[in-house]
Amino acid sequence: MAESYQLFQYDSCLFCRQVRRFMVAAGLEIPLRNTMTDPAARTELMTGGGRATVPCLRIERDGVVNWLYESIVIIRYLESRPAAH
Ligand SMILES: N[C@@H](CCC(=O)N[C@@H](CS)C(=O)NCC(=O)O)C(=O)O
Repeated sequence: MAESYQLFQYDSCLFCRQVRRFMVAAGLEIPLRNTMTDPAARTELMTGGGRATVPCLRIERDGVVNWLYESIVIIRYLESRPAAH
């Protein structure tokens, strides 16, 4: 089964911007969750990922959720997932 993604981030974060720029270049349309303007997104990130640092990619596969931190790690992960959506 395919994975589904959400990117937890906010506009002024330069590391988030790098991931968003990669997504545009790669043609990936991943839902964005803004932890600066949406308190529920920040709480979800804290609860699920364990810390508030952005960017963080929420990865769901077969009902299992993983949280991936670090912009370069996120980009490398998405580069290796051509079926990303
Ligand atoms: N090395 C990390 C740096 C991420 C980072 O410093 N994010 C800042 C925003 S630009 C942040 O979330 N700081 C608040 C925190 O860590 O709780 C990356 O490349 O993703």
